[in-house]
Amino acid sequence: MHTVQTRQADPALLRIDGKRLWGSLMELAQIGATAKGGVCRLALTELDRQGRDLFVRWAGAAGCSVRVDAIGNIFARRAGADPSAPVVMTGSHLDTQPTGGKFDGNYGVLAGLEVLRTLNEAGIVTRAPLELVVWTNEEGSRFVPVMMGSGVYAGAFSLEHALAQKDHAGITVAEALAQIQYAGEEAVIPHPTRAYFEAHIEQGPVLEAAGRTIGVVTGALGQRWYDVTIQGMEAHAGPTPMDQRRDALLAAAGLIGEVNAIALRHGPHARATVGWLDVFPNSRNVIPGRVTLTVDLRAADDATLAAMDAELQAACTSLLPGISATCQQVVYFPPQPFAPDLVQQVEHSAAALGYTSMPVVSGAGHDAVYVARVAPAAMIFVPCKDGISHNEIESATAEDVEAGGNVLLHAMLAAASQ
Ligand code: HGY
Ligand code: MN
Ligand code: MN
Repeated sequence: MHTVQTRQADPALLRIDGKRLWGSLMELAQIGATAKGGVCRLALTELDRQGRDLFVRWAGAAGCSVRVDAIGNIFARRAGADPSAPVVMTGSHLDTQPTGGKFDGNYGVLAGLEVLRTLNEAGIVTRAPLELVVWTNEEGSRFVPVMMGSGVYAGAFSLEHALAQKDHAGITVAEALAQIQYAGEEAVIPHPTRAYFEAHIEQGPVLEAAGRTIGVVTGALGQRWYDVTIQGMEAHAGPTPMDQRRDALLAAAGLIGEVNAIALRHGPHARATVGWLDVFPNSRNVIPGRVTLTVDLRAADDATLAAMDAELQAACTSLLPGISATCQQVVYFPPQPFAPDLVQQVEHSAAALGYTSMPVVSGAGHDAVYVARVAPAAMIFVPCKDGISHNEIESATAEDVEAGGNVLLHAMLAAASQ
């Protein structure tokens, strides 16, 4: 008990309970667990509902009041000494990729919960209220746009636009939200926020290669996402001479090569990916008449991203004779720098706790990217094994998970006491 007393005497000595955080991560990972040790919990599915319900139970048990807004964002609020003070916020997402892991998004939510549990145990009431948020559909896998809940919250696109989006089965976001009973009453309006911190695994190889524990995230790459439709004509694979075909899949193969070449032409921080592809009629002895595919472009500066966009659009106008294509942009956000004073706070908290750290730019998008439009925001990265994520083998160490949680605790305490 002496330790607890000492911790109560000096918040600087406060530490999260790493075992409890790890245990919660492993318990949550059971919801949507896959045979290979990953998690498949797609946005607004029954499994997402189960994950959300577990979070709401845990947040309630931690003494939070819980609200849900009209796009399904969940806000768990811990009262502060000054209820009128702008909140200090943290959070992330519970939805995963189809081949997701235990940590992407889930770590940020549960690290935030562990901060609240730790403060409860220490009997510490911060001046500012604290808020822990679960943002809806961060992954953009089932429904586009990506980072949907935080995007509506930040005004990047309208609630109506988001609610009308359909998955490949034609189900709208509005229908899916109602189905899992997370279509909240609350309007999706940003409220006064002193600081937003998000803990996340890096999802790349930089921290592990450098042997650093904490990533002080200075910002995130800009992104443009597209839906591309390539139109040829179905015909018989046998009688149709090679020079009389309008083969949409052959045209798609050329475009996929060019998408990769666009990123290679634009230097070390440019990224380009074709992640989804559908062939029609997808029959082995029919020349494909139509191919739909997705393109994901990313860059560290907006001018490069615009140049990549122009090259992609140009490539789509000149595929093959007899082939036409449409290239519709469905996501755009510029590179997002984070708030310098909060970035400095993360670096300072890591140093005060004795953790090694280094500045990093996030190649992944995160809810913090949109929240940064309406509040000062920063992120805390921890390494993941071999830099692998969006893969069922995604892994992190208990030590690093705990370290990130301690940096989150102290960064939030610093912001909440100001
Ligand atoms: O695509 C991303 O960067 C994130 O995982 N939604
Ligand atoms: Mn994520
Ligand atoms: Mn992700």
